[in-house]
Amino acid sequence: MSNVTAVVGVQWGDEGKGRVVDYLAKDAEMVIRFQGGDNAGHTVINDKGKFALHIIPSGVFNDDTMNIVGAGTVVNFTTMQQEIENIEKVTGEKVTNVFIDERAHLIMPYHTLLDGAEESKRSSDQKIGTTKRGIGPCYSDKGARMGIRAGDLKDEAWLKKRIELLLPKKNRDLEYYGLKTFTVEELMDVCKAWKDRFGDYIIDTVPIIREAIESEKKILLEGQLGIMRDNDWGIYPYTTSSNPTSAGACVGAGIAPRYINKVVGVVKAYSTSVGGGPYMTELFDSDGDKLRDIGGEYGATTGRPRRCGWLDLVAADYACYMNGITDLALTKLDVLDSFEKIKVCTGYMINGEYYTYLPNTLLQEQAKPIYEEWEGWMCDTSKCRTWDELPQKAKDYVLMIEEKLGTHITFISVGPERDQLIIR
Ligand code: 2SA
Ligand code: MG
Repeated sequence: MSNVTAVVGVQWGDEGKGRVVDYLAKDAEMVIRFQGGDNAGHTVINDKGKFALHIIPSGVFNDDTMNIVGAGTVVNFTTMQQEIENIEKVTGEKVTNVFIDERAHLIMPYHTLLDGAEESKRSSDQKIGTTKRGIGPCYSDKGARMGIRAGDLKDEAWLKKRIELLLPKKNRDLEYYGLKTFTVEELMDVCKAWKDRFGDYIIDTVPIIREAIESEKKILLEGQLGIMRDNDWGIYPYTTSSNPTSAGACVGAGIAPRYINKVVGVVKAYSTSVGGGPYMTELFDSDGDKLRDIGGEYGATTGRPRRCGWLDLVAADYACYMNGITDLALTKLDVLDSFEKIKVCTGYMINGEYYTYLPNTLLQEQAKPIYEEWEGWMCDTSKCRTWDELPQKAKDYVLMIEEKLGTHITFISVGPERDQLIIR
């Protein structure tokens, strides 16, 4: 038997995965980020302070936890260094428990420049709303076998050959957008600095992860964003360039499906989306503004206001199925404390037809949400620490979600602090 839990987002991202992983990581041997890069914004509040993590796994605060930035990720070592320095400043402790698989791809300076330029050329209805962190261009190069991997930093001659091979094409792309081009020497200097700083932490994670699995040590797989931004199963083309689903966890961490014992889906008690694309339950009224204000719904990486709306159970049901969710963590229930009426979407009308399942992107653009309305509980839940302490109407809301999604809600968060969590 293995002891592996994947934690994934079942909405558009920003469900509160960081706080769930931070809690579960207390006795975890290993936390592995399996996809994405520093586009993520995982907010973690614990006894060491408040942190917005981007590429660093949320197990970093537990000294005994080995944190792995897995093979399926894309890494910008410059921003990783800044992130680590920030954590060290706040905690006053050196970060020595974060390792990078040698197969992870490197976000090079040209990737970030190209991400911004490509996004600026898209018409308003085509905008993806990327974080401009170079994620898409880096994964594109990976797919085209034009990428540079973390392990390449360790072999200077090989690295130089790789850069010489790909740079003429990259410079043509940069010139097309009127951007600064690079020389081989410039990029070699950047890579040398990265190797000097991170060389000792770039490792082959396979034997270590295998040993942990075979000796039944607790491993957490930390997803970023949510299924609706999945490149295959989300709202393409308004997606990120990787797979934030449990299947993506297998590929990106190098862990076969049979070793994953639990998949915890994190779902916010309402919903948010940051970036472009369809979002059926989006609110444009004072309720939307109220959710944003109370929930503090601003991008943890870019600071952008997030789009806010009611919980979409049709999309969440799709997410539970696609991820094989075994347990749900319902977050930010307290944000709904002062809403007299709370709505949940249970179907869509699309071109005169009633849908109870999530169709593909183009039909989502046409979808009008059908809501059920629930009475709010109108009292403070943030101090509740047990299921019994929750007001009955809040319990009813939770039980309704559980029933509609056919999945047990094991965790309920009523605030960002570590202890503001109810375990059922
Ligand atoms: P990218 O940068 O290529 O991955 O963008 C592609 C789409 O994915 C969305 N995306 C996100 N959605 C939710 N949260 C994210 N992280 C930050 C946060 C975002 C921020 O925690 O708030 O600070 O703005 C994130 N990162 C990417 C993105 O909006 C695009 O639609
Ligand atoms: Mg986030």
